[in-house]
Amino acid sequence: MPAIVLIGAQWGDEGKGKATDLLGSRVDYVVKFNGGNNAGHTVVVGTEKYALHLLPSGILSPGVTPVISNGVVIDPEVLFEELDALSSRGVDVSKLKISANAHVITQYHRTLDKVTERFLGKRQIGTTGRGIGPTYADKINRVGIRIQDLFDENILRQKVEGALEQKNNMLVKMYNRRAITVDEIVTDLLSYTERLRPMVDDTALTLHQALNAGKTVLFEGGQATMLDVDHGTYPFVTSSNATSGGAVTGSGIAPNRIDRVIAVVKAYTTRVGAGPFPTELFDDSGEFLRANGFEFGTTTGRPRRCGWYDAPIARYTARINGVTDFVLTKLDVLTGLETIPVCVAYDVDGVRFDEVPVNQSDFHHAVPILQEFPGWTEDITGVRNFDDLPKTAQEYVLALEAMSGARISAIGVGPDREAIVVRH
Ligand code: 2SA
Ligand code: GDP
Ligand code: MG
Repeated sequence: MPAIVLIGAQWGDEGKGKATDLLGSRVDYVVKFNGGNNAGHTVVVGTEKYALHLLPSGILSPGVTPVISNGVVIDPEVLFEELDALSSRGVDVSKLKISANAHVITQYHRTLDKVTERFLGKRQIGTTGRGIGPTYADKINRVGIRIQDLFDENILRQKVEGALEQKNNMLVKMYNRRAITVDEIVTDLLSYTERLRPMVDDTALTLHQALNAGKTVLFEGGQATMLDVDHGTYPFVTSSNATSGGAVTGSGIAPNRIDRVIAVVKAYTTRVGAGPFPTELFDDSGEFLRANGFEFGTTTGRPRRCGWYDAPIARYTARINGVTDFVLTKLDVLTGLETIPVCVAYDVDGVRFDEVPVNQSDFHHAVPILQEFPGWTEDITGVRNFDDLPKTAQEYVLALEAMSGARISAIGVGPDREAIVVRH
């Protein structure tokens, strides 16, 4: 399969990093197409644990060419920190290619992200504070700085001047902050130019040529469907397209070249940050999932909100992304529960909704209609064949598959690279 898109089905942290790493040995290119260092992917290789933020998870697989394409926002300081950290652990990072059209996160974007959140008070989004939203806002507003601008000081200076005009007004008058000077930004950005030079590329052309040559390209989504700026729980979303369409606009590869869309879905649901979450648990069951699943942010360390599996969300994801396969992760975390509730539909002020309501207020009021499935007590982390799972675990997986609109092709049974059951 030459072009595969892999995305998150829920609100992120489904285990996309591990799924990408798993496919790593069979692909030639892994492309990060959206978001920036707000992402947090944990990959466990033997006794080594890697936390990746800006870099695609495929960077851990020898032989893979990692690509950061045009849809990504890049904080150069973070980029080099992450590259150096991986190099010092013996990972070959020399093949990384970065799009000349990717946008750059600067100090003023980080500052604005943090002060805006504080200013919002109760209406906070709960962003990661990495400057993601303000950088995408500048891109859409046509005052962004792109990687290619770092190679022409005159152009860079003009663009930074343009971008800072409105921002300094805001920083000083609204947020009582000091003005940021053009010089400090330009000096900082130019300090990365020489290190960036060998990595910068026309990645859309490189990927097009790779596909023509029969290479396999994996597009790795950051965040997830319900955090997509168009299809997620707006405004409680990230500022990019985390759905399969984002792989197209965010890389310059045409939609008819995509062969497979894999959605990674957790056997329950988590969310970090604010916003609606119908199956959220506030009792001991929520604590059970958080503790057993170690549900804390990879980037910020924030405790994740936890709840049961939500089948309407899985169906929505299948529809919006054109999912061909699901990878169901963290089934092992449910071990020990007597019964496992699953949300099959919602009750919104007395009306049954079988699908995710389009109206934001309805989704905020949605109360899950739950169906209970029997649990299991056996340790499943060593299981590698579907038939060796406890009968009730098999039934749980098959029930989710029937409700979710696409085949479950693989099942995660532990954090390790090998802890996976592939269904043939
Ligand atoms: P932002 O910073 O502008 O993208 O925040 C907007 C919303 O998007 C959510 N968001 C995430 N949700 C889950 N995981 C993410 N990555 C890290 C991880 C998060 C962490 O893998 O654990 O470490 O806290 C991620 N990135 C953004 C965010 O919570 C806001 O709701
Ligand atoms: P991502 O953002 O989608 O890449 O996910 P994260 O890495 O932020 O969070 C997923 C967490 O679950 C990581 O700590 C993984 O090591 C872990 N993980 C992935 N798959 C499994 C699984 O099947 N079982 C268990 N117990 N942990 C898993
Ligand atoms: Mg994550």
